[in-house]
Amino acid sequence: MRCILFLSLFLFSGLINFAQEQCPLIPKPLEAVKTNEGFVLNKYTGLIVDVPELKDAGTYLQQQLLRLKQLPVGRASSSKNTIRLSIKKTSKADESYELIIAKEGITVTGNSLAGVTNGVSSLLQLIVLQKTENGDLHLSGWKIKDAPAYGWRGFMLDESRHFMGKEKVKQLLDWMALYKLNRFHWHLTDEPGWRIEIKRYPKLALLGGLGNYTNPTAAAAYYTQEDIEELVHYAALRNITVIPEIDMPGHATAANRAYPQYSGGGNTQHPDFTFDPGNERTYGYLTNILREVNVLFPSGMLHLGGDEVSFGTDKWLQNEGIKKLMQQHAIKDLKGVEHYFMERMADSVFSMHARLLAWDEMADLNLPKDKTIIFWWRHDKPGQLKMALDKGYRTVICPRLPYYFDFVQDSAHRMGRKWGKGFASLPDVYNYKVTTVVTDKRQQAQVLGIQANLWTETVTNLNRMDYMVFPRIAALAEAAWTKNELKNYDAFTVRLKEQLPLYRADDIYFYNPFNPAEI
Ligand code: TNX
Repeated sequence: MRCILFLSLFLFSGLINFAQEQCPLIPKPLEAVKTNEGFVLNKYTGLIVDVPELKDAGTYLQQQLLRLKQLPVGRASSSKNTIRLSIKKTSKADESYELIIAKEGITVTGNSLAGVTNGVSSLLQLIVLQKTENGDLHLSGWKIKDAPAYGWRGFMLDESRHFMGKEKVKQLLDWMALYKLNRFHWHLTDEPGWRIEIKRYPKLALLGGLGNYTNPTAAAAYYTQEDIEELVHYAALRNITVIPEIDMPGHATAANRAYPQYSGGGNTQHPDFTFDPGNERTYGYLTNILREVNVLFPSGMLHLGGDEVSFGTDKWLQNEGIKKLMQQHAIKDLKGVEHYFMERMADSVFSMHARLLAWDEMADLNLPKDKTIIFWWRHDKPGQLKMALDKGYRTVICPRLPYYFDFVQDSAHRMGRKWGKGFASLPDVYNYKVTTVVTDKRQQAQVLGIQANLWTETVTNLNRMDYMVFPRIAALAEAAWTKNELKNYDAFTVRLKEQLPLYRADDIYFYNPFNPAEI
């Protein structure tokens, strides 16, 4: 009797352990149950794409299987040994998905292309974590039901200060997709370089693209419109929306090098930092630029920056055009001029049916709530976030600490930013909770999500980029995807360890938090 009791207890606890076995995925899914029979993936496996709407998700899966595992999975000729992608309309959110790995086959089901693509990314991650043996890849059985906590899971890359190039951006997009990050915010213009071809104003790229933050004489580096189309498509296949940022009226130095007639001047530290709000022609010029940009990026979102304008407004009060403007519109101070400028540009953005995105300085303005998104970055100015939310704006949360990835991730690091004792450690990136800065329930619904920003003044080459991005990108993904209640830093690190061989295999020069001495 006693024996039977022990035996059943043993079996029961075994069962619980089995069911509770941690799913290796990052970000951690909502629900993942391990089953006892898995699937063998090999060159005989075929792909079934149920509806034309899912074609891109199929292409993404096939491309990555071939590239990462040399598995040539073609369209299935029978219904055995298949991966099936299908749509099942439910009341669930668009990005949710279900992934079942069973002996008979694999199915990825979602409400939409976005959901199925997320499911494909989860499947790919489970696949790359396994080794192929004699052409067979043994996958454990899983029933996964998953949905993101936030719809905006962003990463920003500054390519003005240092240009990283198309191949590096593709690699970044691959990792973003594998971790289900879905917004790529592309900071393409700033003081050192203008990185996007504008056909109407060719000198922007040709002259504005010269130099970078550390070397003002570096050869021109920029993306042609064809490059941009290629990358936007590459991202779209991976459920990533690309948002361009054309920073104004500050951070405009590179543009002003190409077309000085629109410069509003600057100071010795930041020469020609601003566009000229006192010159009526500036508005037409910038609107023409934005028209070309808006056609290239189907996201329908234009980020106009609007940050740190006061860094370079020293010449504004001596500017006749600005003086006149202030008189005509009863504008009292330079802040007022800044706001006048942004409202004019907002009209241009809305005339293109795009939405206006801007840094938190612009929360001061009263713009249409449904068409404006504010990015809160100054963690030391919570009032600015409150103002944005009180005004009804939707917001993206990217506080400098811990979400500026130009800040070091280990206090011992000397290369990169530190703010007194402030830096952006892996646990800080992981443990961040929006609910600690936005306590009001209704206002929590205005938060679109979380984003990390990689500014590149100190990121001088591709290895440095890796070192700042990895592995924090994994922690960011889980902070943005996984509900707070399900997050656990220690459990995350167990899964993160399994990712390091993947970084090595992709030639990534990452920071190893488990062995900081490793290079
Ligand atoms: C602030 S964040 C900036 C950037 C810098 C960054 C450096 C923001 C909107 N402006 O121009 O690169 O700090 O950490």
